[in-house]
Amino acid sequence: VSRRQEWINTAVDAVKKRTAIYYSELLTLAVEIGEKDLVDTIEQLTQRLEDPFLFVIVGEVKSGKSSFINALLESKEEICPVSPAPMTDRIQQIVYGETRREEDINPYLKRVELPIPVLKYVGIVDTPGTNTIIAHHQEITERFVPASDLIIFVFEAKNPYRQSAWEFFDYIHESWQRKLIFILQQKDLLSEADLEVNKDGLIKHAKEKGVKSPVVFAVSAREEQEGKADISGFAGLRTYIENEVTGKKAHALKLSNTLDTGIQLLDKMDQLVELRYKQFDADRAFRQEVSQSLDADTRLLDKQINQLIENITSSYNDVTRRTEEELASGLGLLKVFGRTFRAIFSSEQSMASWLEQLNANLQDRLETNLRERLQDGIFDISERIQQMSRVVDMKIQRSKTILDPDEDIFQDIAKARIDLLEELRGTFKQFLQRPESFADDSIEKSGAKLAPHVATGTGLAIVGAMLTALTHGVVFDVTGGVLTAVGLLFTGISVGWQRRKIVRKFREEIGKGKDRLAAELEATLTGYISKIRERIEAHFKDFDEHLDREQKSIERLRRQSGNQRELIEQERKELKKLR
Ligand SMILES: Nc1nc2c(ncn2[C@@H]2O[C@H](COP(=O)(O)OP(=O)(O)O)[C@@H](O)[C@H]2O)c(=O)[nH]1
Ligand SMILES: [Mg+2]
Repeated sequence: VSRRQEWINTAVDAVKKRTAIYYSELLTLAVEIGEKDLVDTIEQLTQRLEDPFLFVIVGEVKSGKSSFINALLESKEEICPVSPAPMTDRIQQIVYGETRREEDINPYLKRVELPIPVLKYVGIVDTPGTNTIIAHHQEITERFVPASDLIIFVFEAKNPYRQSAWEFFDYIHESWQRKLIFILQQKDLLSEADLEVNKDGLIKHAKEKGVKSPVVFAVSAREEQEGKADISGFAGLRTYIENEVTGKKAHALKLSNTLDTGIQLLDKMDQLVELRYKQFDADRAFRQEVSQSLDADTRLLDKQINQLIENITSSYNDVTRRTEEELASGLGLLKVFGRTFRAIFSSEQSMASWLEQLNANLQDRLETNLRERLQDGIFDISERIQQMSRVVDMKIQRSKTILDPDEDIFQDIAKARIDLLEELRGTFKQFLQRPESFADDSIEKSGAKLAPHVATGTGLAIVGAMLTALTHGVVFDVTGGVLTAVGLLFTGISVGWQRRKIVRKFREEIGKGKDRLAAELEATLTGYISKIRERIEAHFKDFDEHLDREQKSIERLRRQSGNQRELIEQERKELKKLR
């Protein structure tokens, strides 16, 4: 691993820098989504992006691991202490540092920082020996093996069958499929022939253990450090490492993996955003259902109002036609019998009282007939309004929760949503119970007295009484006006009046009254209903705002994720060109 080697190709390095930026964007997304595992994974991967390569060296005590490291890194200084007696009694993590510094991480692990440039690119984990650290396998495995770029098994060239080394091999090979090589160290102590035999033996053994094509290098740290580079065996090893592990190609491969992982992370995050969308979609559907159900009820109510008006006006017609007939026939008699009529009534005073009686009868009939008719129609309308309110209540109570507020994912949103719904449920229940929710201000303002049960009734129960008060108000207002006008007409009649003219005037007043009756009933009833509907809809103000915000947030999240995906895909293509 030459220091002169261009470790990181500038182009690849640029990709790496950009990849770091993509990952910081992924992290922002993951933090917003709130899934902890995802955040951790992205943080670790970002870290790894900046980390140097990591080699983990394992093998028995005195197999020559420390000497191997010193030779491999071409350091003039001794990076790892070498001794005939086992020197390394604990795991050493050797990393780059501005000055030499040692730190005990725990009883089994020491961190050594050395100002040796090559360590900027390769971090080394030197282990004491598989025969002494069995108890601490876990430390090495969990801390370093998953993050390692290369695991180097060092054997004494004389004996590559040491049991503890192979036990450790078994231990890590099963669960962590890392790149690994085998080193036969101290080859200077063996003849070429013996070395070949042991090399073949090692390859065979490794294959039996499930390594498809074992990579074995025979080296001598001693020869390398004595300057015998041509025979030390390190040249071939370095070439291999450069090509397969640390070189431009390997570096690009590693980055490409990181980018692939980025896409997978985006897939995962998109799924979570989709979950939030599903919740939004369900909420929006629920909200639309409420509106649609209100619309449907409003249409039905319109029909019912029309029906009521039709009934009332036809009843009004019947009653007034009868009076008109009486008026016409009474006046007819007057015409036919002339004086006789006058004799019948004996004076104009008597005619006036006859007309007065006629008007009084009209009033009686209108009151009884219209009241009856009103009562039927109001009953239906009142039922429908109550039904309309209850359906909304039912829909609110039944709205579906997809984003679980007890889970990490979008927890703030899920909680805010639940709070909003609870609030809506609570206030709507109260709304249904409060009489003022269904009261009409105009009734109080006009000072008209409500029937006694209205004052004590609660919520929905007062709808019927409200409608009664409102419609009766209209009917008596209008009929009162008609009766006054007819009364005035009657008082103005003198004996000389034409019968036809009187009946026409009467009919005119009656017609005006009928139009007013229809118009005012309609205005009053639709006015009341739209007021109730507005009050119902007003409860959804916060929820509607929430839906608006959700739509915007989800669109933004999708856009951000889509942008990142596009950038990463593009980078993958760039990287393919470099490889
Ligand atoms: N002949 C020979 N001896 C070596 C070589 N490498 C290491 N040794 C010796 O083997 C012993 C153990 O070496 P060391 O690197 O400390 O082994 P470790 O315990 O595996 O780290 C020391 O006495 C070294 O001098 C080598 O290539 N040739
Ligand atoms: Mg050692």
